[in-house]
Amino acid sequence: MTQFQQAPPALGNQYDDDRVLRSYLARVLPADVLNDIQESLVEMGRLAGGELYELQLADRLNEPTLTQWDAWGNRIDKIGVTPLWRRAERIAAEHGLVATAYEQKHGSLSRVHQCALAYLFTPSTDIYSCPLAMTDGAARTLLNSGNQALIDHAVPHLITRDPQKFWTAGQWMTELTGGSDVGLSETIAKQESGSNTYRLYGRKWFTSAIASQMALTLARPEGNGPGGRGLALFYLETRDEHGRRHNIQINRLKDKLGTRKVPTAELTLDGTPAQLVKGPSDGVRNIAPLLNITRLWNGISAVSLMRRGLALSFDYASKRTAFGAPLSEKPLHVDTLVTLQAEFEAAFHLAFYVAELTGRSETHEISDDDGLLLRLLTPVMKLTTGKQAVMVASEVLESFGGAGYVEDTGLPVLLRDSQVLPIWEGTTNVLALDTLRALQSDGDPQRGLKRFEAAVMLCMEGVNDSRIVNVVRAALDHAASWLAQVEGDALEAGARRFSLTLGRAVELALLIKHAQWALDYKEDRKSLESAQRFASVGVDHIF
Ligand code: MFK
Repeated sequence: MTQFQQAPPALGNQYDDDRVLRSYLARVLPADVLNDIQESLVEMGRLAGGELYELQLADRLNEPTLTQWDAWGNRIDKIGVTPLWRRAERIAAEHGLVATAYEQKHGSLSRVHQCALAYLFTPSTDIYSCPLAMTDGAARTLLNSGNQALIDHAVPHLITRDPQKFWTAGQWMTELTGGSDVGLSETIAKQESGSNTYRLYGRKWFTSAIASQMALTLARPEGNGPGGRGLALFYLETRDEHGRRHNIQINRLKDKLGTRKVPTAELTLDGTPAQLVKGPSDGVRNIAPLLNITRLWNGISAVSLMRRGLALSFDYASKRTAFGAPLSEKPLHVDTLVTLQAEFEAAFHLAFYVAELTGRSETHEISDDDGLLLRLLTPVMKLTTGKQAVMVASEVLESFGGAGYVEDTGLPVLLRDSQVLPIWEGTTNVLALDTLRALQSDGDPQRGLKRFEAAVMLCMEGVNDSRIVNVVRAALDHAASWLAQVEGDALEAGARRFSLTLGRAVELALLIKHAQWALDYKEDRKSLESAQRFASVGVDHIF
């Protein structure tokens, strides 16, 4: 008797197979730049769809370990990471997952190149993007700080391609007082007499990727006032020259819903030596470059996980037969996937647009208007794509029926890992409030919004589909009239709906801009179909 056997979903080269990434890069990169970086992308696509994906499936049940004591009673607090993460670290260094952005071989477009590599790498490496994001953010923060001694000492390790010299960095912010209101931090910094060294005393409650060699953290120098201004930004190394922990105890690893390969710990700092990065106060402001880089990585990770889910789901739809035909021939199944694809493509163009702006700000090729746009779009992009990633991952699992709910398909982890994206690096609500703050940064939120609107409308110049242009315009008009009418509690209460409307409107504008280009230069209608679907789903969340 022959028995039914279901073929599993499979992945090919994740660069070759990705119409959206390839089409986007063809638009934004000069041909010689694309030609120059193509090989690195093909290679990363091969690893992501091949060796790393196989290793990821084999690594599924492994988790990081904390060994607090050795056999002879010494406190060692040793962290072990899984084979996938060990391989990921090496590949990340060798392929310049951080370095590419700093070598700036292609000027500001190096950020786009780096984000394309990260986008390919991330879905096969179980959130190894977390330590890379923090490493990248630490490099940017140190470089911006002007602290030449620390730049000379640490940055070469963060941006090297040599796995032997490569360091990752931690970002130790969250304390028992919470992860959002960082100004409440209780860690104290005591200056050693006659020295520039401080000793830190306190508890850090949620420190991700604790296997790093250095960290940037916040602490309050003795005598400083309350709030974020009274905190200072510190640099520390996690081990001394003998490999012993620097008065840091790892109390336990967190038992999390997802990101389970990431060793996230609770720490006690008990006299940990640390150095000021940039002055004895204004720690929150000084760590902001790190937040903005990790928020960019968050968005790139969001679109990369959406893309992975959809790659598997579309492949499966061509193999899975039910009610007499493959799912790929079932109108309702196809309609469901087309809607998810539209969400993904819209999110993709926003995340990579923020990468473009970030690159231009790093090479000082950015106008004041675009600088404001970057400040505004970073939280908007992070909060919008985080929500989309969870929705898409949930639907992707459903598209597999019961198989999507079974662990050894490797599918449920997509949803668990996506769920962190709206939480860490600023929750949706905290970032919605940051969006309002960013709008106010040049004094008048109405003026800030007008500049935002002008930029969005400009990017749709030359677009033929007037229905879509009108959907964007109507959403922005609604946002402007809402902002003009509300204040106080009503403004705060509506901030999430307002920010999501800005996010989805700019996503649609960027998607239709790309769709028009794809139509004009490649005779490719697929992006247009996605834009039309995204517009039909709607972008306005304000009521
Ligand atoms: C997969 C990739 C993802 C990578 C994952 C990495 C894993 C790491 C896990 C974590 O560490 S999660 C914890 C991350 N924590 C956060 O994201 C904090 C969330 N909370 C906020 O963002 C709050 O808005 C904030 C702490 C910033 C509010 O604190 P305050 O003390 O009320 O700050 P305030 O007064 O708003 O801002 C102080 C200064 O910083 C202001 O400048 P001025 O002093 O000049 O006025 C702000 O303009 C500036 N600032 C704040 N946020 C900024 C910023 N500047 C630029 N960009 C920003 N984003």
